Amino acid sequence: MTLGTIEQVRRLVTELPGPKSRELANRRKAAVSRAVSVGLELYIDRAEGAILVDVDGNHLIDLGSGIAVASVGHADPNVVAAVTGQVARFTHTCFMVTPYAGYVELCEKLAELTPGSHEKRSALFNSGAEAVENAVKIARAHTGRTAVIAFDHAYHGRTNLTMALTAKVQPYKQGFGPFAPEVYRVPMAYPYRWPTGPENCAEEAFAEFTSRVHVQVGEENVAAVLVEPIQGEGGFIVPAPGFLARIAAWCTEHGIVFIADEIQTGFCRTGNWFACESEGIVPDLITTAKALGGGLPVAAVTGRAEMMDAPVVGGLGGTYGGNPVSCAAALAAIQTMTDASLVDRARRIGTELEARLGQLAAEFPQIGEVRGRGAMMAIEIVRPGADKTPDAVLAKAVLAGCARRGLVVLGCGTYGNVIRLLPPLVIDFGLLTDAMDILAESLAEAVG
Ligand code: PLZ
Repeated sequence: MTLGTIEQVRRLVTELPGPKSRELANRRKAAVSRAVSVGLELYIDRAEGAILVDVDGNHLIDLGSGIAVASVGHADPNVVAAVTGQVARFTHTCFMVTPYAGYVELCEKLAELTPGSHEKRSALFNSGAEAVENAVKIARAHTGRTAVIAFDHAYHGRTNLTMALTAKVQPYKQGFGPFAPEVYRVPMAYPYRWPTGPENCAEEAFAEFTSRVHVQVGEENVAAVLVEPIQGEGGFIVPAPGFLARIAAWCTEHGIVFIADEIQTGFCRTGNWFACESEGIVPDLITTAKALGGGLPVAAVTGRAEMMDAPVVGGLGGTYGGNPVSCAAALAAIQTMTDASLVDRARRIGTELEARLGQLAAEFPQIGEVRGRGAMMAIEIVRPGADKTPDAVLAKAVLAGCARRGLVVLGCGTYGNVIRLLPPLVIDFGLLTDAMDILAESLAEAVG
């Protein structure tokens, strides 16, 4: 398949990384803080659909979508046209100074697309972390309480409050404390690693949750429970069925705000507009970012009108939040998601990936589990045997093999042993097959 100008095939014309990428890598080391690490030192020149073209002219398959951002594909024609048009009209006024229609339209769209038919409001920001911070501010203003409950394996960002909410210390929090107070952590219903087995997971994890919150925090002090409906950075952990619905109902019972962080799962990725839908959950507040902007930075908090209106007038905002160019991009991306039925495409991708990964799991005992939903699938790599010992070294070797062959795939997981697939939802199925062949080849090579 050929989209606009970049043919949707993998093609390597140099070894990887090529000479121009290697030169840029040297310049990076001299100019960029080493703390901002780079996964794959291939410098990108242009991109379209599911293909990245590097500065040496190599065509790479993108199964990472820039961490779940390019769901509508790179250089989606709707997004390009909307952004170009908006840049020429005006790029910035600050919505809080002199507003514009795009911001209002995007908030209307968010109200329409997010779960629940109640009255909703939104506020727009620049990054996922900023959206999460603001959701907590809103929940505190609404409840007059301070405590926030977050889960093991959670990832919510790198700002001070969101570092506190993120579970894993390395590399996200190392050396950066003290962290924001009033954050309490509880176990996640992680079926694969639940001590008494997946069949007991939802029930026991919920009992543990209610008991810990009651004893250690006190329900009457809790402003919000914050959770990713499928945990992203933590390892594509799908909570045991029923767990989240019970937490949401418990929140309602105690006047606690249930916040779904759909920054990675949102906007068609899991085969629904939002991952909460597959469990029939209606969150009070929902945070979105990533795919929302079609590649431009924009994030949102959307939720019940009475909660969103709880902070004082002027209490939320920022210079760039809901920038006009980002709003135009988001509206165009949403248009593409609707027109191209990306919800259905995500489901089809999920079916393909699950079948292929299932075959690989039957062949390789190092694949402990295949999990995920829709176009958000992963394999957890372990040492063969009953112990399920995470094997991050093998996972990294597989990723390196993929990279050498021109396939961009990402790792994740608390133990660094999960390989996650996040293809652009517009990916050509032939290209997806090519990508899965490469993954299989790289696995076979790494296992030896
Ligand atoms: N909530 C669920 O997945 C971002 C992080 C990459 P920002 N995930 C990618 C990295 O190492 O920094 C994320 C997420 C969920 C919040 C965030 C934060 O979103 O836009 O990166 O701030």
